[in-house]
Amino acid sequence: MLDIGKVDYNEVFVRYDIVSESKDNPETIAAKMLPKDPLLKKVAEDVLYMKWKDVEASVKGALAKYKPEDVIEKGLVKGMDVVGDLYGKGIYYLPHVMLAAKSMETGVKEAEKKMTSAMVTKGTVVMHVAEGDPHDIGKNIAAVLLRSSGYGIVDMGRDVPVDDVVDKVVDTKPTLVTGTALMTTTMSAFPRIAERLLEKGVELPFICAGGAVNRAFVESFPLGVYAEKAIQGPTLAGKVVEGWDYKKLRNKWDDLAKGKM
Ligand code: B12
Repeated sequence: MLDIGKVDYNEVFVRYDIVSESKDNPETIAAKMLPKDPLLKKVAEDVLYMKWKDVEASVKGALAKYKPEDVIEKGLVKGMDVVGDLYGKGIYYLPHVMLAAKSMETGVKEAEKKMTSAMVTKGTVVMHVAEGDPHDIGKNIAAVLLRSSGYGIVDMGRDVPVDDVVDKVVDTKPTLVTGTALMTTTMSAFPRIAERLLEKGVELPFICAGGAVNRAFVESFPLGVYAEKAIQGPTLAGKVVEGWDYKKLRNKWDDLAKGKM
């Protein structure tokens, strides 16, 4: 029989998440990852601490000093990076992530108001999030930046079937097509899209992005050009308008990414 007098309750009633909480918590991780500038830090904190009612005001505050693109990339996205880290460590749960995403979307909408929407249409971009994938925050940011740089956007939304993307590209004949995948289970849609486009005789750069993919994966199938950050969208699109094909974009990728061109 179990001798309860000898049981070490510290060994029995230890929740795994309490153990991780004791090593790290939102504040210690935030101290390492958040921007130092107080205005951008407040923006990032409103995402991190899910303050969707405050984020509009803090974005407005940061816009007084920074460009909307910087408020998004150096404030809102940094806050979401910390959320991702906390979720990965089991400190944040799905409801935290959903509320942080709500704050992020509110903040992006506020920053977008400050962007000049170019009247000239330089070209059309078909954008989508991979089949089975609900993560559309990065795609939405990239759409805002491309739109404000003068591109007409055909936004197909998230969880878009492979065939729908191919049909849309065939119908609209855009300047380029983009895909975002944040899940390892969804990224395989990209080579299938590229293959079907080529079968239909359509050759155009296919910009692929999102945490699930990297440059090596994207360059392993034809048409694929990797993008790491939303801010690279207008640069890559600009080169396509100049006549660059996907092979030239890949060859010059390092210079493009470093902002040398
Ligand atoms: C927010 C979030 C959610 C939100 C999404 C809300 C939304 N509307 O997007 C919600 C709560 C819905 C969610 C749900 C789930 N999630 Co989630 N989620 C995240 C989280 C925390 C952040 C993602 C994010 O928005 N990042 C910020 C944006 C800005 O980054 P981004 O999209 O990558 O975009 C950047 C670049 O990639 C680039 N970019 C993106 N697109 C484009 C396009 C162009 C043209 C260009 C140029 C650039 C570009 O620019 C941006 C930066 O500048 C990540 C963790 C992480 N570390 O990423 C997990 C994460 C992606 N989720 C994950 C999982 C598992 C899920 C769930 C399956 C969880 C569950 N058990 O149910 C569900 C999905 C269920 C389903 N199938 O429907 C995993 C995926 C793991 C994997 N390897 O497959 C992650 C990595 C968390 C983890 N560590 O486990 N999630």
